[in-house]
Amino acid sequence: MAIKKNIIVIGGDGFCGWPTALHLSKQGHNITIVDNLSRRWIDQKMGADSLTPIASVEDRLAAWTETTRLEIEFASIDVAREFNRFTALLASVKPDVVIHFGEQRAAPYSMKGIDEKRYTVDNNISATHNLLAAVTELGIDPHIIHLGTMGVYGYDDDGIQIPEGYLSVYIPGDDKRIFQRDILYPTNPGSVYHMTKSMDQLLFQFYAKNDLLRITDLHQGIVWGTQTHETKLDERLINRFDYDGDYGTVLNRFLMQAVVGHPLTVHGTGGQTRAFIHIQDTVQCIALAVNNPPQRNGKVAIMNQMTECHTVRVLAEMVAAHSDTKVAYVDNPRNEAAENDLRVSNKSFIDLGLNPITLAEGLMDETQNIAVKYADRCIRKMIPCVSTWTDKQRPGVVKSAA
Ligand code: NAD
Ligand code: USQ
Repeated sequence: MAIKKNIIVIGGDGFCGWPTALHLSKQGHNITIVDNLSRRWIDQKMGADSLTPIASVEDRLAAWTETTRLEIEFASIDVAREFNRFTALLASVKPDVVIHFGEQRAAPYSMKGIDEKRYTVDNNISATHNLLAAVTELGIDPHIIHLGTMGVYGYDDDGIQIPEGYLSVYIPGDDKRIFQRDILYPTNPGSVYHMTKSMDQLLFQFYAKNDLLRITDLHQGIVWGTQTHETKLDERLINRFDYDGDYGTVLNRFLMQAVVGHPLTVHGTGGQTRAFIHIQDTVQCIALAVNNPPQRNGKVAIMNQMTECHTVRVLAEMVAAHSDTKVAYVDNPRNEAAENDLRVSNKSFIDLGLNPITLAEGLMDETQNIAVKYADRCIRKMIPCVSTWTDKQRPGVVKSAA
């Protein structure tokens, strides 16, 4: 490691944040996790649980110290609501880097009902703005790394390659001169959750321009897998594995469904193409971002954090081929294009040295070491996706003729 940094990981008890905190600690950085444990409370409220048995945050941290002799600090702070406590923490830690994972991240949960829509907007926008405002107020200069999403670009594309955040547009002037602008790629969010990530982009753009904050926004695809080199060191360090209808992401859901003998729940035709990345590569990308802060030039650095694109249908077929499970084509509870192409540039991370784990390599390992091992913890009634995008899609609602 080149330089030891003070790093705050907001949302460091979550699926991406926990393995990231461990990896950066192992690299020798001083880590402080800030988390309000809302993800654990939401599980309790829904009656869901991680497939893997995750330890309490206190036990996780003690296990890390026991295993590695390294210490990670923890602060229980709601970044969206406890502005003064969060500002005081920033003032005392004086971070070189703040990594921001601390948002409500499930699209279905954000569409569940009015309370969940309002919570997602209030939590995500306030958390992001509080971070930017606190840093500006204190006059400190951490590199801010935010976990954004590929979903800000939308999925209506016809196969053009999605660039990394910006689009060059050419505008004809009155005198026939052509003016060039680099604008944020037009957002086209597909859920209230994805909309908050689109709004985050504007907050970053403003604070980068006005206060010259150094910000990296990582537009991440769907993360699959569970374990990283560090979370494998001790069972008390195990990462969470969400499979329920709101928080489970598609590939991990299929892997678990195959093991418990549940038909693979493909929405609609399964022609939705999405971008994917393994959790080990997520951690690798963030370490690369930590080591490569952007210039202070008034512009947010945006990188696409994904490694491969697949349709949901192909994923289901791939998983079904390794098991006796059938693929079930179910009504799509979402309001999304039934079929789309997707090509994405991930040049920045490849140039920085990312060496991706492919689906073909990782699938069997994940199935055997996680899905099979913890299958008896599955709560089957939590598998169906019941959050619908519109009232008309609710089961039992008679659909009017078009
Ligand atoms: P997660 O829900 O497992 O973790 C988020 C963590 O943030 C939780 O521990 C939660 O308690 C905490 N948190 C939420 N609001 C907070 C607040 N106001 N104050 C303090 N802590 C708060 O989610 P994840 O899968 O680890 O995702 C992390 C980030 O990565 C999210 O912003 C998400 O949008 C982004 N992302 C995730 C995926 C994915 O497939 N999981 C893909 C692309 C982007
Ligand atoms: N899908 C199915 N069957 C299922 C579950 C999902 O066919 O059982 C389909 C969905 O309809 C959708 C696709 O699979 O077309 C992806 O759904 P998902 O739940 O795996 O992913 P998504 O809702 O997009 O959200 C996840 C993370 C989110 C992150 C996003 C990255 O929860 O935090 O931002 O992936 S991206 O999709 O690139 O925007």
